[in-house]
Amino acid sequence: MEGLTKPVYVTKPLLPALDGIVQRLEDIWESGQMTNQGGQHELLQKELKLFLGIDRLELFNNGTIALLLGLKALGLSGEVITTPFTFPATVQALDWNGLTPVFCDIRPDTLNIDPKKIEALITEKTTAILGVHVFGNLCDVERIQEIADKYNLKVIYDGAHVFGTKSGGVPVANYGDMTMFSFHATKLFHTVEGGALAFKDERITEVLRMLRNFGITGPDQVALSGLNGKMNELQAAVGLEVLPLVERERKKRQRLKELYERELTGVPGLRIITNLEGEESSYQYFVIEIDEAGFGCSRNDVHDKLLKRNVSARKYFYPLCSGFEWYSGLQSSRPEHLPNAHMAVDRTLALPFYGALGEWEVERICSFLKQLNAQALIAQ
Ligand code: T4K
Repeated sequence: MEGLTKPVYVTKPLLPALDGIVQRLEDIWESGQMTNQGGQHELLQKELKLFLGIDRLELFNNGTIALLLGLKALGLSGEVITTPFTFPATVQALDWNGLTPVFCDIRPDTLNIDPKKIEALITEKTTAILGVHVFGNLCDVERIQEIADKYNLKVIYDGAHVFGTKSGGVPVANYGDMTMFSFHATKLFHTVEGGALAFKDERITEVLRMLRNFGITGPDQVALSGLNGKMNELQAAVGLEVLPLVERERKKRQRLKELYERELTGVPGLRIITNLEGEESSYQYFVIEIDEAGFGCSRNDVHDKLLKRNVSARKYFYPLCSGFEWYSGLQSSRPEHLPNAHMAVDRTLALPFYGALGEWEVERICSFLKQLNAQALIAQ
């Protein structure tokens, strides 16, 4: 493939027309309320509840802080079973709560935490399971809930990649005790930086609101050790302009995904991490897996060769969280317990995927991958 003249990145933020943003900025200026649950914040919260089909949702300044405070509001202690194949934020939210992650291997097909391996990791210190709906595919929510019910554990989902996802018509946030959404600029829906928690128990609404506002409970009272987790009015204003664009963006991504699938299905040693039957996906990422033996060259080679042609694919989620130095003493970090996670982290590659990406660009990327594969196999 000839190199692309301009760099193509893994994603591009959805940018609403500036007119709408300017109008909202004028409203904010007029009100003088820049943050602390102003009008834009309240409106976005209401619209997101409708869009996501959930009753309880609180907004935060980013997804990491949302998760961190959500775990605190649930009053967890001890150990939390989670996946090593995720963005660092998932386990860092545990760290900041003084919780110990217990790493569980993943399913090789969905790359999500493997419920068959969870029970063996439960001890008297376990208080929760923290699953991640990786790349937009749902965890085995029903099986995980059965295990949690049996051992009286909380279930939390990192839903950074599943904005608007439904399974059999059921919105993703209906599963577990709590789901975190990230509204970072690289996400399908965004507020530049931002995040939210959807949760089941009405009683923690007030706790979450206190926690994200320094633990302040009244004019003269600070009852909890909180922090600043508030979404400001400018973030909320951007979100209100982005939200109406989400469905169209999702449809464009669906078309691009179909094109990628048409072009890449059947390429030896290349597997597409596709969404599951009955799932209405967020189409957050388009991810392939390269098996060096079948494809002819490694994932790292593919990544580097694409980069030379101006295509910036990403090795999400490299390195595994279990490989972080500060977890080296954990029994569950040992590679022999995590064979599928180690395989995935060496093989997965997120290809450019966003609505504004041209079909011709997808075709170029695919023909390059096929050419690379053919050349590598001839050379063997
Ligand atoms: N849990 C999971 C499973 C997550 O994936 C994440 C975040 C979190 C928790 C935490 O949520 P937040 O606290 O972030 O709300 C990006 C994002 O920064 C991060 O939010 C995201 N996951 C992660 C998967 O991706 P990087 O290091 O890949 O970002 P960056 O800056 O390299 O962006 C990727 C590409 O996007 C760039 O090459 C160009 C393009 N881009 C990016 C930005 C920020 C733009 O075109 N414009 C932009 O403004 O982490």
